[in-house]
Amino acid sequence: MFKFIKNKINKVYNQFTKKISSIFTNNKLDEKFLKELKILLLSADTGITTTNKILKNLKEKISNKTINNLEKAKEELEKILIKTLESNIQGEVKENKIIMLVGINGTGKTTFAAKLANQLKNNGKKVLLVAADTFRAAAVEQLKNWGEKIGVEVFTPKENSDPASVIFDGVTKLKNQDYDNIIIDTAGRLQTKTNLMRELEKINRVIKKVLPEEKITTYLTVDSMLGQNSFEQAKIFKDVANLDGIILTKLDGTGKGGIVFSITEELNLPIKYITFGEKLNDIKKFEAKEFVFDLLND
Ligand SMILES: Nc1nc2c(ncn2[C@@H]2O[C@H](COP(=O)(O)OP(=O)(O)OP(=O)(O)O)[C@@H](O)[C@H]2O)c(=O)[nH]1
Ligand SMILES: [Mg+2]
Repeated sequence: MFKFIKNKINKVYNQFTKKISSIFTNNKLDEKFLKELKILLLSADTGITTTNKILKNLKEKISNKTINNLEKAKEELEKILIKTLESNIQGEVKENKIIMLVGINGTGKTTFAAKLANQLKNNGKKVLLVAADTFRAAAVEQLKNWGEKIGVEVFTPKENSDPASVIFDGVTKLKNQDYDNIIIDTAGRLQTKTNLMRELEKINRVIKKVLPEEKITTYLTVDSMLGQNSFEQAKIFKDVANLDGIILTKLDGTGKGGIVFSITEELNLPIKYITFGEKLNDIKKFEAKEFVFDLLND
C-alpha cells in the first residue's frame, strides 16, 4: 500500500500489525500462540465466526504437519486471510454507468459519491451526481457544495419531489446527454425493511423505464467504526437491494482492521473501496492481497 495511506490508517497498523509481529516472534507454534492469535483477531473486530474459521484452517495445516514453524504459519495466515476476502468475488465486477449508493445514515454515502465522482472526472469521465436524498434540504446542499468543489454537475430535485422522480429525471439526462457515469446519492434514514424495499423497487423500476438495458451498480456504505453492530443493518440492505459490493468507510477512525474479514464473510460481498478521511483523496480501490500484506508486515 502507498505509504501515505498506511500513515492515514496507522491506527489499524499500530494496533494490529505491531501485535501480530510480536505474536509471531515471541512464541512457539503451540496452543498459547493460537490463543494469542485468536484474541488479537477478535479484538480487531474479525468476529467470532470468521476468527474460528481462520483458526480452524490454520490448525488443520499444523496438525497434518504442512506447517511446522511460525514463519510458515504466517505465510499460511496470509493465504487464509486473502482467501477470506477473495472468496466472495465472483469475477471482476464491472462498474456500470449508473452507480447507486445505499446505506444507513451517516455511513458516508454523500462523501463517497463526491470522492468517486472526483476520481472518475480526473480519469476523463463526464459525471453527473444525482441528489436523490430528497428528505433533507441539507443533504442536497451538501452534494451541491461537493459538486462545486470538484467541478462536477449535480442534479438536484425540484421542490417536493420524491427520490424516484429525481432519479427518473437524472437517468433521462444520462440517456439524452453524453454522460459516462451518474452517481446516485440516496437517503440514509433508517427505514423499515418494507419501506426500504418498496423505495428501492420503485427506483429500479423508473431506471428500467428510461434505460431498460442499463445495469446498475449498487454499493452499500458501511462505517467501519460501527464494528459488528453495523452488520444487522447492512444485512437488511442486502436482503432488499441487489448489492454489488461494499464501500468500507472511516478506516482512519478505527484500529480494528479485522472488520474487513468479518464483513466480507458475514455479508458475502466483496469490499470495493475503502475510505480513510474526509478529504477528496481519502479513497482507494480495495485490493485484498495488498491490504493483507500490509496488515501482517511492518
Ligand atoms: N473520518 C472520516 N470521516 C468520514 C469518512 N467518510 C465520511 N466521513 C464523515 O462522516 C460524516 C457522514 O458522512 P456523509 O457522507 O454525510 O454520510 P451519509 O451516508 O451521506 O449520511 P446521510 O446522508 O445522513 O445518510 C461526515 O461528517 C463525513 O465528513 C471517512 O472515510 N473518514
Ligand atoms: Mg448523505
